[in-house]
Amino acid sequence: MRKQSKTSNPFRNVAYISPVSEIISNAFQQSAAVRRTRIKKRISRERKLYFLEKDKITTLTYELTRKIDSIIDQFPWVEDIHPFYQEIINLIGSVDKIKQILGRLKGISNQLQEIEREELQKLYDTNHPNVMASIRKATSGRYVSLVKKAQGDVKYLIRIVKKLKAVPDFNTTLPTIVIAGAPNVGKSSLVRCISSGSPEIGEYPFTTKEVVFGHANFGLTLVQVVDTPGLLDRPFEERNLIERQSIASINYISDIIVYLFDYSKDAELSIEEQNHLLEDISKEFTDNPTIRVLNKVDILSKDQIAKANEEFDTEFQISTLKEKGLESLVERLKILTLDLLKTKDKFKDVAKLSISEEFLLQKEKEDFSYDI
Ligand SMILES: Nc1nc2c(ncn2[C@@H]2O[C@H](COP(=O)(O)OP(=O)(O)OP(=O)(O)O)[C@@H](O)[C@H]2O)c(=O)[nH]1
Ligand SMILES: [Mg+2]
Repeated sequence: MRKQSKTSNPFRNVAYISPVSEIISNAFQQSAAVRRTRIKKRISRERKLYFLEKDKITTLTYELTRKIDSIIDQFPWVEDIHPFYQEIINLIGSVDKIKQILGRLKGISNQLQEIEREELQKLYDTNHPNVMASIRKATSGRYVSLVKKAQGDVKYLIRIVKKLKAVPDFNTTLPTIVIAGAPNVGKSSLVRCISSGSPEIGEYPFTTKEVVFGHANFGLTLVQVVDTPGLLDRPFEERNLIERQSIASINYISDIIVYLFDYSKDAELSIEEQNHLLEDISKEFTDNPTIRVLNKVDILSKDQIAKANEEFDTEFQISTLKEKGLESLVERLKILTLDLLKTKDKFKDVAKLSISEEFLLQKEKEDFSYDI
């Protein structure tokens, strides 16, 4: 059985995948290094040659199949991996294509063994040194042309794994808060304020180009806080890969969504667009609590704040720059998280853990007071 880690990027542990040219040249090197084995029994020169050619062929088959099988074996079962990573694969390449490639590789590995069986039989049936050498050469030729068929497929796997390894780890067992909104509204600034995540903050829109995970300790449990690239108000088909990553994290990993609004003069999207964007992304996950937050209140007048609250129906008013209003937002997030722990089945393990942590903390306190 293949092991699947619940807590991290399933592609993190995929080791180096050799390109086909390297697989072939290594196998031939190993096969060329095979020397006559010392055979004590007195046997004919032809039989000795037979054993040598046989060893060369079996070494070649072993080295080729070993390398090809290792690609297949270490690749995570695409169906078993978390939907978020499946979605990311589909953004970068295609889950179906990976499955087809792995199937084709398995086919090649099996065919190598079939060819080996056939050719070893031919080798066994002859006593002629020249014929033996030509059988080995013919086998090598069949192997090379077969394995070369995988060249494009293996190149594709190498490329996709390189990209997938760069996708951040996230823990599927922890409650996850996704910070979403239009470009430049202050999403990364909020993630920096309330979690260990340290995404880049820029004065220009589209600073964040991939999802960034941070953590926060909410007393009873650890939560993940996810920064996402800014979204424009447009249909999904027109979204670029970076925006689609945001949508993937909202759709597949969020338990709570914090949606930021910007009413300042720097806002990238109009009031209507910001409202419409939220409506659009909310369609997919109506059960997830969504908190509407007005950011940048430090540069808004009281009047503007009142108007913004009306236009956006915002529940919290914050300034990530001046660190204002964050306490009550975090308080709300803690309450919602506690609720998730109690009600959502997927968090029952975390909930248990949290309770024991709480117990430990109490014990520490008691011990400490006793010492005094
Ligand atoms: N005045 C003011 N500026 C803020 C506040 N929060 C963020 N900003 C500024 O807004 C700009 C964008 O901040 P980011 O945190 O990078 O915004 P973002 O939503 O992550 O942006 P993208 O990743 O590009 O979508 C930066 O210049 C911040 O300094 C705030 O509360 N008040
Ligand atoms: Mg950002």
